[in-house]
Amino acid sequence: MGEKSFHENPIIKDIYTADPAPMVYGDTLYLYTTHDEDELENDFYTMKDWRCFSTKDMVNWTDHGAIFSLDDIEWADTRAWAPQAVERNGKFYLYCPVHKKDGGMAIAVGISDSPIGPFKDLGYPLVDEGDWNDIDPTVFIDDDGQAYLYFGNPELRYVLLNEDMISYNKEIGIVKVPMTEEAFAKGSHDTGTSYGEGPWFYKRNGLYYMVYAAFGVGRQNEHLAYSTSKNPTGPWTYGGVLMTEEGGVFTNHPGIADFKGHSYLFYHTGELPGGSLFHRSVCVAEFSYNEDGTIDVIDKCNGVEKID
Ligand code: FUB
Repeated sequence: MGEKSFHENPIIKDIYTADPAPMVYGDTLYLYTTHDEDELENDFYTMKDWRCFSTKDMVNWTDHGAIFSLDDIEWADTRAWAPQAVERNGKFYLYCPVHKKDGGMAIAVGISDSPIGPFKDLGYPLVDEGDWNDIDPTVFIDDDGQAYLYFGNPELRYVLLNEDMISYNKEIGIVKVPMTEEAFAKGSHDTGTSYGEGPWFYKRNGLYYMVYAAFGVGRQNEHLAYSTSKNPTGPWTYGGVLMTEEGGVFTNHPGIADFKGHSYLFYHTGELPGGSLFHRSVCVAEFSYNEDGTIDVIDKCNGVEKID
């Protein structure tokens, strides 16, 4: 049999995965995901560990298994939800929402010397407001060295991370982004805008992007949308729909990366056999930016071509 030149979606076919978070490091793309267990507890998201997969060509993937889990976080009990990883000064930081043993969601940090772990818990929550909002962290280190951690459902919030990546500027504290229609469009989530959850924050050609899962007016399932800003802390301007609800399940979750000259949107659906809102699978689509930095709607697709 010849070498594979195309990888069909979903990327991972032997377990259910969700909440993709790509990280390019060296010549490799690492893909961190959550893991929907086959057996549900309490008929709800049943998620206990975070997984890592890697590729050099978008077609051949290596499974690195569970690289961090609830068992590693003494103060957490359930909900190993959407993570994101980043490297700084040779260390890797994995930001992970979890449910605390004493109630409420919070953001944990796993630390490792390797992108494929194992990750060791910081020992206490990094962000802990004790409410539903402390989920779905997205991290980005700007050119001037300032690192930002955005997160939140139903509001978008952020902290300025200190250089150690495991603490934040307490004087500035947790900043609440103004949830306006100019920033996030009219929608049906609790703030009256379309912003839902799952923010993905990055910069490209001097423009800051906030991609997120969104609730359109009168719609049941999440679509993906984006906003842009000239500054890392806004104000944000709504950019448009990035991926429609069609063919999806209740949630979707974006992860964006430029890799070897190609741009990719990672997302999730329920398209693996047995799929459902609690049994999701991570997919990827290649896309391109318009010259002015805008992005057209990206279709859910069959998969991607091999790259060099
Ligand atoms: O996977 C659990 C939660 O569902 C995530 O934190 C959200 O983004 C949504 O995908």
